[in-house]
Amino acid sequence: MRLFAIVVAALISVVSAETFTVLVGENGGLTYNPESVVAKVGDVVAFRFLAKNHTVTQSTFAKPCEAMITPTAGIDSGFLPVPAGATQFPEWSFTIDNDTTPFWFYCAQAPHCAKGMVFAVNPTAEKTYAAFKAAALATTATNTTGSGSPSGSNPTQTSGTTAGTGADSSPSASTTNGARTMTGKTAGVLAVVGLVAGLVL
Ligand SMILES: *[C@@H]1O[C@H](CO)[C@@H](O)[C@H](O)[C@H]1NC(C)=O
Ligand SMILES: *[C@@H]1O[C@H](CO)[C@@H](O)[C@H](O)[C@H]1NC(C)=O
Ligand SMILES: *[C@@H]1O[C@H](CO)[C@@H](O)[C@H](O)[C@H]1NC(C)=O
Ligand SMILES: [Cu+2]
Repeated sequence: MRLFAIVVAALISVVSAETFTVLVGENGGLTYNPESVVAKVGDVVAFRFLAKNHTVTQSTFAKPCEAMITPTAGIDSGFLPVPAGATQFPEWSFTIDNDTTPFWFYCAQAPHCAKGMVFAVNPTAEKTYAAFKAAALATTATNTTGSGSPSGSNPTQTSGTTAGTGADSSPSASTTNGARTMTGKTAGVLAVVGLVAGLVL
């Protein structure tokens, strides 16, 4: 019993930062639920892919439906397809490492972004989620295929594991907005989170 308490305490300290769980493609929709989160440094944003074949791909406020390439390549879950009737769901997550500036994401599966499948971390009063989504909806749905650029940024990921692709492949961008502040979450810690969740739920 005492050992159990110690283990629990240790696990709680490991996961003391907040973890946001975002459902991707819930009920077959082109949605992230919630659509945005307000996260602080150390928090984890974990995506659970429930259906279809979506991505979580970092973009920019200015170009919601195009993968971020400057100042550094954005992070990208890659396509995580979910077979019909699946009982296990792929997860992918990242940690807010360094600052709480906004981060913008979309689904690279055409034409999902043009239909409004976008997500934001820490939108602001000036750069709102609503404005970001409106810009996504305003993109031409016929021209979304070239925007995802998943090539070269897709890790081999398996169900339940998490890896921020490309997060370590570029030097820290000290330029301009310091946009590169997220890295991939290690599979190990996420596995612990999953274990705890499994025990608690
Ligand atoms: C998921 O979508 C991508 C991009 O359209 C495609 O290349 C891939 O084959 C799809 N995967 C499955 C299992 O449908
Ligand atoms: C179509 O997408 C490509 C690649 O993102 C982009 O360079 C081009 O400007 C887009 N064209 C239009 C008309 O939006
Ligand atoms: C924050 O980012 C800068 C530049 O990328 C880096 O030099 C610094 O080590 C980071 N700080 C932390 C606490 O990760
Ligand atoms: Cu999608």
